[in-house]
Amino acid sequence: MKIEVIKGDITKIHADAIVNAANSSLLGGGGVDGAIHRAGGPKILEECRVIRNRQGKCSTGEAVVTTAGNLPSKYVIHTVGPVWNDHKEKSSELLSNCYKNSLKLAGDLGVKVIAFPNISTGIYKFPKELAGEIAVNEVRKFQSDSIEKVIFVCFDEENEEIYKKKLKESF
Ligand code: AR6
Repeated sequence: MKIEVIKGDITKIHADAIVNAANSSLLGGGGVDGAIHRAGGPKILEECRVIRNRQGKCSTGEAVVTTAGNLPSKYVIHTVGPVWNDHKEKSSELLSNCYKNSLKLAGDLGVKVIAFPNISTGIYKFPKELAGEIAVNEVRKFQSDSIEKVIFVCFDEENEEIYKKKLKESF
């Protein structure tokens, strides 16, 4: 599996699936979640509502999928990262679960290229270094017959440097 780190806006990425750092309501919010819903249009929220009505809220660490509306990808995988400090020592495990469950869902859908934002490192205040290490480790460990490329799309330079460093260290 090829792993790339780039700086950019995930809503502009051409991939089979992009991942959204959502909240458990699945009904939108700020940060990357707001950007995805704004750029993708109302279709994504409509599908999120259907999922909400079917299964209720999405637990932290879990992932669900919708189509991508007007975005240049096929799917949006919505995962709920942990709010730093809300889960104490379980935070790292919950963030790992976001990556594992998103990759698993993508693999089941036959996704070849998947793009991740830096889940939980914005509004949810997860320490960036630790989040980067967890993200890279989980992607490295994941075995898939379908996924060929994972792109970490960093919005700021600090995260770009962290993810590049963690990727280098993982070789
Ligand atoms: N493309 C790529 N990355 C982005 C973009 C973008 N367009 N916009 C922001 N980021 P955050 P969280 C980065 O706050 O911490 C929402 O309200 C951002 O710089 O979006 O998981 C949800 O509804 C940061 O590095 O998500 C939840 O309530 C990373 O994406 C809550 O925020 C994640 O920041 C989730 O908080």
